[in-house]
Amino acid sequence: TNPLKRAADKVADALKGEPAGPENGIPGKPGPESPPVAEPTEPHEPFPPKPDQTGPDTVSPTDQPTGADQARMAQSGSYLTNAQGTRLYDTDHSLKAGPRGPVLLQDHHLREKIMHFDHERIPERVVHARGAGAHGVFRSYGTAANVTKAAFLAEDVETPVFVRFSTVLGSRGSSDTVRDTRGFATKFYTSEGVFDLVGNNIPVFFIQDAIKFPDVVHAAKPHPDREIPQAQSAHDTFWDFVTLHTEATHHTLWNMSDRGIPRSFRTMEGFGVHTFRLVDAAGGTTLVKFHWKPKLGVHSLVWEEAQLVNGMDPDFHRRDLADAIEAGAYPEWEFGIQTFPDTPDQTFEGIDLLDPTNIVPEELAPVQPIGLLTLNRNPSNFFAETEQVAFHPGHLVPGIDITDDPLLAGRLFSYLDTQITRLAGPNFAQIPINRPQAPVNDMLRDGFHQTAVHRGVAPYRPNSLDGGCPFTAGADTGAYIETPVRVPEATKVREAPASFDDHFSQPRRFWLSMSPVEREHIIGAYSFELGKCYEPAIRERALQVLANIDPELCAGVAAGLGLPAPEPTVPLADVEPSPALSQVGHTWPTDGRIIGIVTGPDGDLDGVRTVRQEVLDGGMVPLIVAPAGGTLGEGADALAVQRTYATARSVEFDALLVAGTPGVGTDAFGARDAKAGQPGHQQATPDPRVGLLLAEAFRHGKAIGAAKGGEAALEGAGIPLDAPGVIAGDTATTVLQELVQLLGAHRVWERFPSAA
Ligand code: HDD
Repeated sequence: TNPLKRAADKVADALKGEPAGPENGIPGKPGPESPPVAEPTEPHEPFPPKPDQTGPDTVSPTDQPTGADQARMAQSGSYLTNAQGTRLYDTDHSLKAGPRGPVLLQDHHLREKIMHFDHERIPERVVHARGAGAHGVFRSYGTAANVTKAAFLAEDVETPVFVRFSTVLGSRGSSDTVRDTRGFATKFYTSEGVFDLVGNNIPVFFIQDAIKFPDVVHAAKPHPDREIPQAQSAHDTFWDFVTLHTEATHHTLWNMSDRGIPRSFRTMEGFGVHTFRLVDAAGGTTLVKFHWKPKLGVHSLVWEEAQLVNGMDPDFHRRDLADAIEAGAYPEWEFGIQTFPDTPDQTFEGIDLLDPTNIVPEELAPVQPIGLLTLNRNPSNFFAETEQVAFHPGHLVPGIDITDDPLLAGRLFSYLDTQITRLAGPNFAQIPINRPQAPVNDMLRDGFHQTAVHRGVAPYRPNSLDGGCPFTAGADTGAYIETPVRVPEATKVREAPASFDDHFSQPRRFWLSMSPVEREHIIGAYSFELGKCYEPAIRERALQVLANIDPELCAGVAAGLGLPAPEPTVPLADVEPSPALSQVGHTWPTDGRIIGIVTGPDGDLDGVRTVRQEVLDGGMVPLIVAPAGGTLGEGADALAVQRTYATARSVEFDALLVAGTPGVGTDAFGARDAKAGQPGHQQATPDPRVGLLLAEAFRHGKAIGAAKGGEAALEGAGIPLDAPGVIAGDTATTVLQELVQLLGAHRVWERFPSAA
């Protein structure tokens, strides 16, 4: 009857029933029929190929292992044991010479337990240390099959994936909603080996050559003396670097825009950044840029929300991702490509495709959808999966190749190298989350953390002792063959091409593509960050950079800093805006959006009951906010309260609906009212926390509705009932319908001052 014992018996049964052997899906173990592997002493002909040559097991957690695999990969048995499997009777007391006597050195359990604990931490990633991951599936539409022979991009192929989202600058324990770039790294476990797309939510990068990566990261990380600030770019060394290296201007402008503070990982775009080269079955090549388009649309926080969330819930993005998946609201992105002819100069419409500080506007090269990514399973162990996953832009499959982007070249070295320190040795591809789901026979042997029991005697080629195995493949048997592109005849130099010198026309296009409210946010962000810089020279240099993008931007930030706005030192670029870059003016599905229903014991409980169900039916999440926890109403119809006035904060909600008179919980001075929450109890002064909730939501451009007397609470919070995005109605149901319309635009943009 003991559930642990039952689980243990189940595993034992599975183990018993499962004859080992590759033919039974347990690769790497000799089956009962396999011939014994003899050490060859004398050469003899012919050498039969050996069936057990496969290297590390091809099992990663995305396989949903069962039976023997499950037992091997995790803990088994219901008794506590030491690491050697010996059962223990006590793990709370050290072995002592009497209860009050000294602890004995002979206590192996004590030493083993403490030894292991002492080494539980591994170095965090040198960048992108904080992240959250999820498993999923990628289904290809087949629309890229004319430009690439990659098997996973053929029609209707399903490929397991693992995605890790991250911030760049902060430590593992920092906050989610800081202003920063977000990583968007995807591991495709394809039938032809692993393909990693290690991208960001911003389509351009700070630098054009990887040799500057240590410099930009040193500048952006906390100051070396006091190690502050954490997870921020709002400090002198960052702005010193990005104003001296003006190639960083475009990426920095994206960071200062709303893209730097996403609402959720689920509402971020993703970009491969570099130009890649696709290869079709006939050897034809096409240059491409990769895009991820979120089904829920691109949506960001406003800066005050981001700051509040850092205190309220530092795990905001991580929680949102895990909750959505657990609730079955699987996040989805469409995978897309922009394609460009593979011309010798590798430019498109005058844009250098090898310069990673450039985008190609979607209006010039539309993003063509080629597949759908669905994240549908949370990791079962953060360390094993999210922490130990190792991405690498050099993990490519046939049909996808690199270009000569000098930033990409350095990455091809860095990601392999960094794992040696982070995952402590060269065998990280054997860690379950990193294992390919294609057969591996790599001749790589030994080293720290070797877990494969390789067989055969000849891990070299050619050999005669292992029957010549492993064999090399050819183009017709799926070999990865580097595209034979011509390299220009040249002289060795440490130089960038002249086309890399234009640092302002692309940022100017971004600025001109923004709506007034997005521009207002950008000016606010620069004013905040530069306002945190102590060195006057850095602030002045930053204004000069902004002047070279646009005078309005420069003047706005200069006013915020109390400095004169300089004149541009370069002619302002004559560029067309790209409307696709703006987040304003589109409408999106409202799935998974959170509606706070503010009420109290004397509120409109019938209305709340109905509207709650309507929110659920619409695929959104209703959270009832009341003065105290527990339930509202009586009997079977009682409504559970999800948030109290003490635990609710505006940042959590996408819209608020006040249904009836909200209850009161404190007196005018914020002291608790002893009778608060009791039916029939009225207090003249509205609860200040409801006022704060409504006022913040109003300030952050959220849709707000009131029905059946809820209007008084809005007025109490100073919210005019005729303001944009404020809905007053007779019933909660009619108000909800209008709120949902507003939610499709993400925010009530008219409420921001720039719209006035
Ligand atoms: Fe990088 C991690 C994205 C340039 C060196 N990078 C890392 C991650 C992402 C990116 C998403 C986190 C992967 C994960 O979740 O484990 N990095 C980018 C993008 C870049 C870029 C989109 C430019 C287009 N990176 C870049 C350069 C270098 C690195 C130029 C070094 C020369 N990046 C690393 C690294 C990391 C890393 C040090 C840290 C941990 C890791 O690789 O596995 O090697």
